[in-house]
Amino acid sequence: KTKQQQLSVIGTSKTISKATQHRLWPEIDRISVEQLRYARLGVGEGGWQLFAEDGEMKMYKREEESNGMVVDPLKACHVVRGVTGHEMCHYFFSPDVRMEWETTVEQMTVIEKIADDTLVFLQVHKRIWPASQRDALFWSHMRQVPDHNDRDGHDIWIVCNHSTDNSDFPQSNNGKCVRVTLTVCLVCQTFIDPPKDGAKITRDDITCKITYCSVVNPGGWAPASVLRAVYKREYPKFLKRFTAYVIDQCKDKPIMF
Ligand code: 16C
Repeated sequence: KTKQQQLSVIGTSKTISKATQHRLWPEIDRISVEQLRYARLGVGEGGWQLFAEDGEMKMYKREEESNGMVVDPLKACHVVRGVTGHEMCHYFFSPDVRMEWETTVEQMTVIEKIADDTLVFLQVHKRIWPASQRDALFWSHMRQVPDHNDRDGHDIWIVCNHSTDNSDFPQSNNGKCVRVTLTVCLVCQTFIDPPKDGAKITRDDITCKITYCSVVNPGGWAPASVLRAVYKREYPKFLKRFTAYVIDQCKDKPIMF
């Protein structure tokens, strides 16, 4: 094993991903670990403002601008019953089902398969009037993380999406799209209520706590008021639709721990 692989095994995953051989691996590993820590920080400090709430779902934002563009970080917490963190992350990562729950995407292409757990996506998003249409090019990495605080060994799963460049797919100024840059993570932890008398665990015994964090830079001019109105509508819509989708997909399937 190389030193990088050793570190990765000690620090995070149980198995060694083929992605460790890729030129992007140091960045993928660093950003994923950073995002995991960031997601696990509470919302009590750091100036988070609650902007949407629906049952156990809570969404917070911090209003921030960069070069006059709205780049408000978002953090959402939710509790979903009957599914595991592995299942949530599987459906968030998988390109096969992206278009079934993702309503902001017009076109999705996997431009590189780095490993089974690491893909590079090019997505063309729906246009928001009166701004130009946006696209996004990002790597997406999924991994299991041992939870050292959990004596029962219920692991945490994370999917991290982060913008990257690819010279075969440059940001084209004469094309119709402006490229956004994004850092997104979905972190999911499974809790099991142990059934009595050693009975088999069913979906009724499972709860999944999720944290979703996102920072999107629009990449070019877009009116701040439109942008804030769009994300206030789109993020709650996404989280409700996505979690309902995963519950529905999983209900008649064996539990994927
Ligand atoms: O995390 C989500 N999805 C992942 C898989 O697709 C991935 C995608 C991140 C979305 C990045 C947003 C790109 C901007 C698209 C323009 C918005 C189109 C809205 C169309 C409405 C009909 O990580 C779930 C994403 C959930 C929803 C995100 C909405 C964010 C809006 C932020 C505004 C961005 C600037 C737009 C400038 C016009």
